Amino acid sequence: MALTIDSAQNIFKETQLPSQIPATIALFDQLSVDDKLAYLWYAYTEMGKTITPAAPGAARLQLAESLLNQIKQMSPEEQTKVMRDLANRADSPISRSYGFFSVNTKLAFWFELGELMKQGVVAPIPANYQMSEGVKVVLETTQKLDAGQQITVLRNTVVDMGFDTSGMAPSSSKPTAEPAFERTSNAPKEVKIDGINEPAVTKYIEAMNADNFDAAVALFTDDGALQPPFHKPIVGKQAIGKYMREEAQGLNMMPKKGISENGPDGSKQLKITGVVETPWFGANVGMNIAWRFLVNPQGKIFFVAIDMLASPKELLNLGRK
Ligand code: 45D
Repeated sequence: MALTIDSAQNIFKETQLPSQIPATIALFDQLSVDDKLAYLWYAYTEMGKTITPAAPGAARLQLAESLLNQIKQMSPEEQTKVMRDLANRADSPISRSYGFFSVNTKLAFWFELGELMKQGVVAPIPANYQMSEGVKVVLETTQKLDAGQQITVLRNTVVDMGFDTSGMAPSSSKPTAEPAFERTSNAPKEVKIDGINEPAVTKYIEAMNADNFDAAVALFTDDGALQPPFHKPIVGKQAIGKYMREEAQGLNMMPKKGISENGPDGSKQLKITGVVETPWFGANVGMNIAWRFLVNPQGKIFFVAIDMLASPKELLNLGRK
């Protein structure tokens, strides 16, 4: 029987628990636009008391520089309008340009805007702003999440902002290469996963920890797929490679333990849990995640899903119940 992505998505389904992350984002989505901006401001500055992201670096900020310069020239009212347009996904020139940014450039743009807001160069949250009950609820919900989940909520709200440009050709035909992310801490050299002895998996982690995306992609079948957290599967080597170069740079992957089951056709299903660090926060924030691999009889990766775990307890939840 041929492997299908639909059936691959369901491997180890029983170990999947509902995540608080989409639930928190659903609450955020219901807020008014000014409440959204206020929520992000409070969540980000509150988080900043314990963990702060690493500065994005000049090369990455350069990609956002022209927008940031335009915003700096504006009156405070115009600046507020730009932020509202972004949060509303309105169709405006700035909101469109933002829509074409990669995930990391979007984050760098807001990082810098946040700095400019702190310095008073860009309009802060209005002085007369009164925190609504809705914002309080979302903030309280956010406080109950662990740090890895909190930064995922912030990241995903930032990614969703701006005009939806999917399906639109970029205005400039020359694609800008993603600047390299400096690793905040060294990637683990040797990969040892309790209970797992599968070359495709070990080589995958080693390649990712070296930012060697060509080597990682070569481990997949031609019709293979990678499913990031809260995302639909990305299908085919070319699309997977593009995604990895944009979003997987500088990640430190520390798989800890896993289980492997043989399928009737000689394929294998593996579930591995462990911790991943983003270069934005380095070793300060560990994200508890699972990889669910489907490896074909020839030892190639047909499918891998990456899931955020509902709680650290899930690091141990490997088997069937
Ligand atoms: O609106 O095996 C202000 C894959 C004001 C690849 C603000 C992976 C108002 C394969 C506060 C200024 C990648 C899938 C906003 C593995 C306002 C694979 C600013 C997984 C917006 C393992 C807010 C990788 C700011 C994972 C500046 C799980 C917010 C990676 C900044 C996860 C937030 C990475 C930042 C995460 C968040 C990174 C910098 C969750 C970064 C999060």
